[in-house]
Amino acid sequence: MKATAKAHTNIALIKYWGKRDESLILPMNSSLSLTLNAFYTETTVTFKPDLSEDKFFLDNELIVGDQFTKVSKFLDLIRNYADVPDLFAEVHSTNAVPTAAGFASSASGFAALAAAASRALDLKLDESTLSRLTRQGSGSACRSVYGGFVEWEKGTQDDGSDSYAVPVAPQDHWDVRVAAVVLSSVMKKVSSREGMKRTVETSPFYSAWVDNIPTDLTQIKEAIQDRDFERMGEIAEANCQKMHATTLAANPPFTYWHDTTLTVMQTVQGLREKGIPAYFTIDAGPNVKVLYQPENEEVVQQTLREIPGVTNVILSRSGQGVTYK
Ligand code: 2P0
Repeated sequence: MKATAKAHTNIALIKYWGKRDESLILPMNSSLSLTLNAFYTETTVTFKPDLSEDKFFLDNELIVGDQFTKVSKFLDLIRNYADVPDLFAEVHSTNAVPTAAGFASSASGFAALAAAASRALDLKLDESTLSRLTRQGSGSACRSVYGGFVEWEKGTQDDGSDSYAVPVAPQDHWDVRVAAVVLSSVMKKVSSREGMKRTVETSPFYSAWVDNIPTDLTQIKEAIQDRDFERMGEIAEANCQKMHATTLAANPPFTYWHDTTLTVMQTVQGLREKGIPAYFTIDAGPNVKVLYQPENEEVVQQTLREIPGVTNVILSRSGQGVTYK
């Protein structure tokens, strides 16, 4: 009735942007990510027959409100799957995802929760089923079940039965590095849930975004198999710009970029002009993640740290999938 699992967060190189079903969390497009070793969540779930409701502790603090409700609703899915609707749990999570790093801790959080809860109930899920359940906590989390490069296949079924992640290349396939560039700027946040919804409903660029995905995916998977860093970086950077272009055309329009975000983007392009291959990608926030190769770690790190408005640069490597203690 008790299990502990650890899951790492991931960075999308081909972005998930837009849902076709909001309650089942079914995406409009397939996406592809790299799991990162520097950022993870470790979660212990203990089901206790004497509990009358779930309890959720994050970094030793009892959580109530929306964050608790999301966790408890997700546990309902696991309970239903296991056919134990009245069995509640105590959940203890610790997050090694620096809060200001701009990584959604929901990806590692829901992957660790799904893994620990299903193991605690001795469900013996295969990884596809675990990914499919994890998806219903947070979309991007379904990719964190696996290490290395991972694709989330959008699926076509209305019930979501074919929408889950599959491994593309394992953690040790290729030593690609990612620098998370943290900015000092604080800006009004459009959550990714709200941002993607508004974009799907109002952006005239949205259909072009969806149309472009199959080509981006085919090409980036070839680049990953061939370990062609420049090709992979070009595709990832362009895909990021296409996603962010859809938000500029939404109604009302919005952007996640800050002035320092643009400075970092230009700096990365400047590194390339000096012959150092580095490429950026940006999620639903102002921080930038920079892809680079191990031999350029010092110059990339130094260059990024010198940009005014950058408060921290956190280096990461390819990470592993869900593990159990
Ligand atoms: C991604 N993002 O592929 C994309 C790129 C943000 C930009 O997945 O509503 O927290 O829980 O499914 O997964 C962020 O959205 O959203 C995200 P929900 P999620 O990583």
